[in-house]
Parts: sequence; C-alpha cells; structure tokens
Amino acid sequence: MTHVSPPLAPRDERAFPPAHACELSIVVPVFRMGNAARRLIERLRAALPDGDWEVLFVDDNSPDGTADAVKTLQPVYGERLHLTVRQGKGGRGSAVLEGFRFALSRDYEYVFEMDADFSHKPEEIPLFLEKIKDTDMVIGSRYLPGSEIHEWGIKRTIFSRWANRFARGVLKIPISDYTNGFRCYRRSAIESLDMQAIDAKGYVVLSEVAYQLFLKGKRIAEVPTIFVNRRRGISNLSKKEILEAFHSVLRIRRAYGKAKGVLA
Ligand SMILES: Nc1nc2c(ncn2[C@@H]2O[C@H](COP(=O)(O)OP(=O)(O)OP(=O)(O)O)[C@@H](O)[C@H]2O)c(=O)[nH]1
Ligand SMILES: [Mg+2]
Repeated sequence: MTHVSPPLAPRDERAFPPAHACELSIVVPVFRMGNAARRLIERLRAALPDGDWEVLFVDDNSPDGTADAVKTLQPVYGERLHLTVRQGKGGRGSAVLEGFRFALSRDYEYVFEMDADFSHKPEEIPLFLEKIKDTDMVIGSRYLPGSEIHEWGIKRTIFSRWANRFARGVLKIPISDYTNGFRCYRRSAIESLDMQAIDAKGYVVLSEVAYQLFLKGKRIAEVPTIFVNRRRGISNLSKKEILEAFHSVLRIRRAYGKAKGVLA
C-alpha cells in the first residue's frame, strides 16, 4: 500500500490552497470509478467553498486508472487531496477503515465517509456538520421522513429495506439506516473503535462500526438524505456481499454479545 501525492502536469483550474490545521477529512473509497473523483471534488469545492476540509481517496489498485485520475487533480488541490492505493480489492468497508487510520494519524476533528458515485450528495454535508456538533456520529438515512431514494430497481429496494430491518431486529441500534455509507464521525468516536476486531470487508462494516459505537454509549443521530442511484462506473455489489450482509449481522451480534464486557 502506498500513500501517493506527486504533482503532475499543471491544469488551468484556479488553485484551491490547503486549509491549515484542517478540521474535516472526507474519506472516499474508490474502485473502478474512472474519472468520477474529478467531478466529486468539484462538487465538494462548490458545496464547501471556504471549508476547512481535505479529501482522501482510497483506491484498491483499480485496473481502469482511477488512481491516475486522482493524481491529475494534485496540482489544483495540492495538500487537500490525498490518495492511498492498496494492493488488491479489499472491499468498501476495509477501505474506509484504512481511511480512518489515516485520519487518526492527523489532526482532523471530524471524518466523513461517502461514495464516489454521486449517490451521496456533497451539498448535504453542511447539514451533517451542523448536527455533529452535539453528537458522535451522524448517519445520512434513506428511511426518515424527508428522505428520498431515486432510480433504484425493485431488487435493490427490497434488499436494502430487508437488510436494514434485519439488522435492526438483531442489533437493536435505534437508527433507521444501517447500510448507507454517508456518515460523519467525531474523531473521539473513531478513536474508540476497535478496528482490529472488524473482520468484515464490505458493507457490513457499516453495521459493525455502528454497533461498536452503540455498545460504547456513543451518541448516534440521523439526518434525512436524498439518495440517487449511481450515475458513473460499474456496480460493485456482488451476490456474495448481499449474502454476507445478512450472515454478518448475526456474526456481529454473536461476537460482541460475548465481548460486551470488554467494549462497554
Ligand atoms: N477501495 C475500494 N472501494 C470500493 C470497493 N467496492 C466499492 N468501492 C467504492 O465504494 C463506493 C460504493 O460502492 P458501489 O459500487 O457504488 O456500491 P453500491 O452503491 O452499494 O452499489 P451500486 O448500486 O452499484 O452503486 C464507491 O465509491 C465504490 O467505488 C472496494 O473493494 N475497494
Ligand atoms: Mg453506489
């Protein structure tokens, strides 16, 4: 795994100087996302024009040049832009945990995670930042009054609803959305995580992280989000991950059930 930030050919965009003593890190796992990073960072810049933020893309050595596309942004975004390239496809969840470790090695106070395929709207970030002031984690929920889900097929809708209902029935965290990876964390919440204990690699990491925080008595809030199905790249959700989502919820319950005394 390498952390890369080399300057490449200059582009003609106006430079966006780094924030000093930056407050917010936005962790974006990417796999086979082509040039989506460019659009995403432009939208972040528009949504957070004076903001105190940096972004970290965690790529799993995508064969389509995703990492190279990120590198071409370096001359414009400089030290605001970070890229970690891992050796092979390790799953969305483990990529985000890698991002958490990176964030803890720096001084950020808040850490976001979001997808690169525009299902998560950068324009909603200020709402999360308002909410995080008096809580430890804010989840963008697709299942609150005011939430919307666009352009999902019937299979995907059913999977998400049932995966969430199942997770809530088993884990009993008082949240409505266990599996949306649009979240903001207070640094102390991430510090409190036992990341070593998390074996899962994919979506279930989201439930596991929430469960650990819940067991530790961290405050969890939700905000409604407008979720739009992916517009770029190729879908990475496999059947294996769908099965893992259900099976792993039970595994998490068993694992932390036993370890409750340690976590509490
Ligand atoms: N680093 C890394 N990123 C991943 C991996 N799998 C997915 N991602 C990224 O995680 C985010 C969510 O993945 P998606 O493939 O959009 O998954 P999804 O939203 O559940 O499925 P879609 O309906 O296809 O959009 C995107 O930014 C992906 O590029 C992975 O194995 N490694
Ligand atoms: Mg997606």
